[in-house]
Amino acid sequence: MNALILVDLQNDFLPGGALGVPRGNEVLPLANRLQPFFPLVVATQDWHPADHSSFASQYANHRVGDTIDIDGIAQVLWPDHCVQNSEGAELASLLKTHSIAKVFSKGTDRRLDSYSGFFDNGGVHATGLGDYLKQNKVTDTYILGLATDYCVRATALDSRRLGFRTWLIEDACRGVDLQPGDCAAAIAEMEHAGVQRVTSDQWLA
Ligand code: VGL
Ligand code: ZN
Repeated sequence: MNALILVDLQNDFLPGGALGVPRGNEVLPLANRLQPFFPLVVATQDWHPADHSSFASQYANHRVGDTIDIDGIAQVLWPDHCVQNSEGAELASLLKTHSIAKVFSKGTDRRLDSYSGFFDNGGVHATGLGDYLKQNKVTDTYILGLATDYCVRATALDSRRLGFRTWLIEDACRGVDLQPGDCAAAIAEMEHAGVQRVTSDQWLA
């Protein structure tokens, strides 16, 4: 049983958004085209309180792009983004949403960030996505979305860790590349962990 996981296809991650991923909009038509071919489609949604600890605005002496230590976990600081109930946090308006069976929100605890759609960055709290997929007899997850080097990477690695055969739909992802090469490194790391790379055309063929 295959499931498609749409990672963080939200207004704030599109060009012009608070944390716009370059060319992030280009994945939306692919997400729409692929959905009808999956018996189960789920989405993740970054969903932060306004005072989230990943926001640079919370620190007088730090700025966007700095990495700080929060309770022993390295945390990159971001612009305020995906604040709960804001327009920026909504799923992208061009995304077809009628086939999405369930949306899993993450990053809701102000003290902890959560790149993965499965667990927070400390690996402590589950979002319920893993149990949901297992209850639905999912064996294979197909992952696309934003951003390759953060939430897509973390979601794919956790999917592997939970034992799902895991596929990265590579042309349907875009990344931040805070440092040039971050996306390439993330893809290599996913591949090393057993994530299989596929393009939307290969899959649709
Ligand atoms: C993401 C940075 C901060 C992502 C979420 O969706 O990849 N990146 N929050
Ligand atoms: Zn976030």
